[in-house]
Amino acid sequence: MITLYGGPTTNTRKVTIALSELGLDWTLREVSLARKEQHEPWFLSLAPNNKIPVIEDSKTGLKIWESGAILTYLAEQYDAHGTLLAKSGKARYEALQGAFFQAAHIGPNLGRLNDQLTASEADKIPRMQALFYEEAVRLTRVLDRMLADGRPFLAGDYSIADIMHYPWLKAGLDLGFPALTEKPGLKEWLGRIGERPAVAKGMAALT
Ligand SMILES: N[C@@H](CCC(=O)N[C@@H](CS)C(=O)NCC(=O)O)C(=O)O
Repeated sequence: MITLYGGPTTNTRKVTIALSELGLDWTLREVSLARKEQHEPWFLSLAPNNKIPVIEDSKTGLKIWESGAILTYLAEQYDAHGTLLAKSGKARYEALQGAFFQAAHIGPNLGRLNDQLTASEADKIPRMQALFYEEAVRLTRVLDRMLADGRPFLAGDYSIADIMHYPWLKAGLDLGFPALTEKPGLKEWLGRIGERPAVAKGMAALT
């Protein structure tokens, strides 16, 4: 049984989508960010970076944090045919490249942008807001280029690279972020992912 430590957040939803795609049984141990539970000693012993998601797999005894590492683990451990992460070759490294790109660029930048947009007027820093906004626009151009030549998914076939991005960019699309709403290729890509039953189930799993 897999225990998922998390909550209704974009990063935790990457994991619920992957669990749903792989048809795995799992149980949730909710970690309340509002109550700052991620800073409690029991949680820090699981995840020294005080962030969700984390998984614990009773089958292997492994505890893993960082969503990209979690998705890689689930795919390698439970995806015999490599449907979410190819076992070798170009497709594997393109999927990992996309997953690392999300964790290094999309997540941190969109997270900071959201912090700035939702901050109280006193806490807003116009220069920071502009920097994060411009970078978010640039990153959508990168994604658009990754989908060039009519590729249906970021790494060619559907993979953990798409799962890593979906919850974040779907939130941006729903908020009406013009760099997303005005790019037909990105909108169609999000639509293709969103229509997968496992994605809909994974997105709805945490409220
Ligand atoms: N790179 C990490 C990011 C995880 C992350 O930022 N999680 C947020 C919630 S979505 C969190 O736990 N924040 C609490 C904190 O920073 O104290 C991953 O992909 O797993």
